[in-house]
Amino acid sequence: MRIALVRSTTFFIDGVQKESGSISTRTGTLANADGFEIGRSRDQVSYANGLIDEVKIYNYLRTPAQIAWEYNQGGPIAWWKLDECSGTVANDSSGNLYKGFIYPGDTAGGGLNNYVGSCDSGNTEDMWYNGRNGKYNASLDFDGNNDYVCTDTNSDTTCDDVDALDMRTNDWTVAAWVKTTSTGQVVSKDNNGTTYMWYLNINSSGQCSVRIIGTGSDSRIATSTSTTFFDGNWHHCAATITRSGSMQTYVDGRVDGTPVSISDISTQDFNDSVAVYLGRRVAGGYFNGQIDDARIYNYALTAQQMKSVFNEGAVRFGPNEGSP
Ligand SMILES: [Ca+2]
Ligand SMILES: [Ca+2]
Ligand SMILES: [Ca+2]
Ligand SMILES: [Ca+2]
Repeated sequence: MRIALVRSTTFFIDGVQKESGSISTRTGTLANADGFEIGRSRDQVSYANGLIDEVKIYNYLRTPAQIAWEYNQGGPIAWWKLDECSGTVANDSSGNLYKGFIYPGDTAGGGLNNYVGSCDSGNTEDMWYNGRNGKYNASLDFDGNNDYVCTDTNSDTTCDDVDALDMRTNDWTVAAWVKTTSTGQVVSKDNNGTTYMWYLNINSSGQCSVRIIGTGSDSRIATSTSTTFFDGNWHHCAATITRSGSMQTYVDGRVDGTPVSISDISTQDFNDSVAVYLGRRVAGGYFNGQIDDARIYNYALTAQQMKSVFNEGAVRFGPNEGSP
């Protein structure tokens, strides 16, 4: 667990703001003749019992984005590579272990995905077989009918809220590779379209679109790309959410679409109790096509960082699609 403190009044744990309070009535200097100590209190009676590492002090105010960056060195807070090629577990490669449960729906038949299956099964009713040629190695195929992935922290095949994936008051980035010819949800944390929700989808016009809903009359905010996605090719669809500024969509590593101001919800606490889903939101919107390499960052990527994610850091050695 990493703890950070800003202005003496704002606590961050694991890169996420938890508590804050005002110290505006306190004035004067904090100069004193005491030594600097780690692991015990000023009265020298309360001793820490455990491990402490990497203690840092800054003589300026760290922004939430800087703290989030320092927590995981710029890596995503959740990252589903969808390379497993079999089974019902989508592992989280961020290191945070927010694994997903893969659900193929019921046995609707009619050529739809009825099983998770495996990449080499040869069964065209398998999510893994139909997604075997991913953007990077394998992907998952979704049938647009009843397939999804959701965060499942206790491995009981039911969907669970992950508090660390609540946007709270953080900036945010959501990104995934998609291959489709129709509208559908890509990544969502959406308690049925009420409040404090967000989702990334391919809208009915075939654009990569992001929507957030807070509270208040001007709190339903969306923007989308001008580029459309209904060509059946792999595209990188992403959005950044800068709470004090704007939302911006990206296509294939480039800014695409008009940034929209979200200052009306800049301080609202997006704290909900629903799971993160790939391929649907709670209200439906089933995705029809393939999804790969879905990521969430608890800060807003810069345009340069987004380009790096699109190019996979420009260090991948292998074909443009599928397995090396
Ligand atoms: Ca299905
Ligand atoms: Ca993959
Ligand atoms: Ca569960
Ligand atoms: Ca929550």
